Amino acid sequence: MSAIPKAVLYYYPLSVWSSATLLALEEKGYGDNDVDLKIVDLCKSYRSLRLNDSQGEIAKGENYGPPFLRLNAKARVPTLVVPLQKTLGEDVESRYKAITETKAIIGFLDKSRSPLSRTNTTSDAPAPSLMPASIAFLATSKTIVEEILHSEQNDPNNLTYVNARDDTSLRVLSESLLPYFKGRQEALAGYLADPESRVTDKVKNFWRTKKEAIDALMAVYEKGDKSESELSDDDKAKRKEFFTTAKSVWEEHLAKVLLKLNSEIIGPYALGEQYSIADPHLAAWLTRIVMLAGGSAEDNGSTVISKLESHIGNGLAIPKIRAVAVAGEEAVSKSKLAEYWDAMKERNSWQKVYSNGLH
Ligand SMILES: N[C@@H](CCC(=O)N[C@@H](CS)C(=O)NCC(=O)O)C(=O)O
Repeated sequence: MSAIPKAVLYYYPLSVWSSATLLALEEKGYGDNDVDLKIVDLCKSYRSLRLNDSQGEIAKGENYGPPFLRLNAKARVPTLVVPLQKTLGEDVESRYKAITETKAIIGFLDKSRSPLSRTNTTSDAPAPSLMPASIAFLATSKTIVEEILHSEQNDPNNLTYVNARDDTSLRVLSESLLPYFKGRQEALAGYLADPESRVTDKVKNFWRTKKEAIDALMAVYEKGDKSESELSDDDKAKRKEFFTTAKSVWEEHLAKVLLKLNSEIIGPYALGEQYSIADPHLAAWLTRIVMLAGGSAEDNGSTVISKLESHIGNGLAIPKIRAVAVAGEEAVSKSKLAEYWDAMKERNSWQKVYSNGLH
């Protein structure tokens, strides 16, 4: 009998939205052999800084290469490729579909493993439903996941790229991101210059647009080790514009977003006592933001929230509303976000996905 084709998750271990998907796989109790995990090398030189090569199979084509673009025209991870069920019989050529948005992937993973479904699973772990338990909860989940976490303005990668508001932090940021951006820039330049490449104009334009965005950031990072007085007028203007954007993103926009999240979530999880589809999104997003604010995996909720408040500055104070009595100690009041962090940290899924530190 021919083997039943498996779903393949294309991911990158340091990517926020890949991590959300990995959290969901764990929470749903999928076994190690249920889904094939393949790393898409967003950037080789960046990966070699932080990861060792033994983690899974590495797809050398990178996310901008034509083979991956055929799966996901936006060149992003995570991407889940699933066999279509009607073709699962013997001697039938398998057909696949690619699911290219984190929200859809997590929804799919939630539906595809239930206490009743016994197909293609190697795990005995429980299969809890992550669907919100009421229409009201579903609405809150949508607000958190779609309106807040996945809105373009709150893109955790963009927040990463502009996480510097003075010369000292720009120097640190540039040093850490330059290898990553250089690798991506070189990959795109290579694809664009390849005389053998038989891609459409649409793909070429996509590569060009991506490269222009990277070039603009690189122009700032490449001068990141210079003091203001060493810069040309043109470079001074670019740095100034970068700081203006960074200030508006971090101090005005993100401050409001955190206050909104803190009021939307119910606690201890996003939708109350039950872990739901909103949680892998929120846990992965918040973990990245906490990392950007200098938090670490050892910090408790109150510590990471105060680190976030001081990193953002501008008088941000996230309201504390709960007095929680810890065994033998006085009740401490925490914000809902702090309580959320503590609840996430307790979970096996979070401990597994962030076992090498926050990212
Ligand atoms: N809307 C997408 C966003 C995915 C996304 O931003 N992925 C990032 C990594 S976290 C990526 O693949 N970046 C590579 C690129 O855009 O070049 C989703 O929800 O899945």
